[in-house]
Amino acid sequence: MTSSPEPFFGNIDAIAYEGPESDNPLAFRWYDAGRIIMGKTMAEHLRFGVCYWHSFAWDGSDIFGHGTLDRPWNPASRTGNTTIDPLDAAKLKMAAAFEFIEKLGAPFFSFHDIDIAPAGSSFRETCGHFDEMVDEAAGHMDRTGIKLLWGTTNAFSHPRFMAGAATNPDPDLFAYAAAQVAHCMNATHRLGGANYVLWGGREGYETLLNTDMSRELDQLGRFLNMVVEHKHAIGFEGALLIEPKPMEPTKHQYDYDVATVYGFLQRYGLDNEIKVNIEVNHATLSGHDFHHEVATAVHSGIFGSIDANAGDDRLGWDLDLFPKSVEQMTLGMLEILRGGGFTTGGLMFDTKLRRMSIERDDLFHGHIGAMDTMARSLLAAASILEDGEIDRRRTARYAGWDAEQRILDGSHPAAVTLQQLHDEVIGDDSFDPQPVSGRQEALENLVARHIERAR
Ligand code: XUL
Ligand code: CO
Repeated sequence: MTSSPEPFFGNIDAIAYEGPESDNPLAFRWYDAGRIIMGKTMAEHLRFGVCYWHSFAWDGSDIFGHGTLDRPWNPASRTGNTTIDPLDAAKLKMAAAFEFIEKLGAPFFSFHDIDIAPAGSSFRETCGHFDEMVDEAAGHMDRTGIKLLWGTTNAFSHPRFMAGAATNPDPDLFAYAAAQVAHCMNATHRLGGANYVLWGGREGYETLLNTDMSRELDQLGRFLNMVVEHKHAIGFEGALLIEPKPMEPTKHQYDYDVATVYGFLQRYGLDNEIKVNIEVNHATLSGHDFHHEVATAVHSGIFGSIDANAGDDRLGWDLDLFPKSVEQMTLGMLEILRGGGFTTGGLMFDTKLRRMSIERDDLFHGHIGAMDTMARSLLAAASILEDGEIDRRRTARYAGWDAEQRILDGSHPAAVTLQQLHDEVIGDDSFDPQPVSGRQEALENLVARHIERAR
């Protein structure tokens, strides 16, 4: 059994729900895990996950400066032990991660292969380290009951992947990424992961002067078909999810947004096999609202999971802020609930502290605030649906269509043509459709009222 070494968050107890009137900064004011909302507990609705990379592997460095954070389990960080054996350091990092997640009370975690184990001098040696750490993770999962929301492969950080993985002009990089993905999928399967995520990383381009986009998209289509075949070959029952993002690190990422991914999946025969993991800040970067991306995925039948973070209105890059806006998240949760809620997916905090939040317990403050934001948004969205007024008004707006199946349905016995509609309209001088108010402001006021009152 995996042992838990000295606590890294020894000054913090398990985070409890204390209610909206509590002033305790280390308590939940809204997230009440066992509370039933629309027939399910809050924990079942929200399925919170903590990410390994930003919270435990990152040291606070940015493109302008070195790491700032107090991360004693990370040898590369400001307070790390530089003489420690890399595998021992990986075990300390894992102990810190599970201690944190258990105290926070989040039911899930997520990792990239390179987050949990140090690289070796060959792929085989790297896999050896990784397998040892997967065993270690299995021990922590047994001990704590924490589950794996998703595993994923990092085929973008190493210089070998600078021109992409599956879309690389060199097939050897396709092969390298395939090996890495197969190995990480096997581990995700072994750990009972609910999903396997593929974010595009460097699958995109900087200039068409050196890029054959048709070839690269065909390569990506082939790669993902191999991933699907592998899923079935190993009997992995979780969902495969692509994470759309419009730009960064490349100028143009192929998985631009949900609609682009859906078109791609259809073209390569993958639309029944792969769904999407929608990241809130990626939606913002693509010029869409978060709830637009959710609604598009639900409509296309490919809604999978959420990376719950946020951007900043005046900074156009991927900030991975902890979500704070109850209004933004209420509109997102509304579309999630309308779509039937999560099945394999959940709300994964692909979130980063600010670089000056250097104390270990800042991780708690970030996650507690984010979980309360999402819980409050769930309450408001559920209140909107249970009240029903907004949906009633929306349905009423389309009421005229109920009697017009002959227009909508081309196979209807009385289906009409463009010419027939022309003839009907030109033949009826009294035909004069009247505009009806869209009532947007009134609807927005209704949403505001639910947010104010939902308890
Ligand atoms: C990158 C991003 C990734 C994926 C996993 O913007 O969101 O962290 O979530 O590779
Ligand atoms: Co993400």
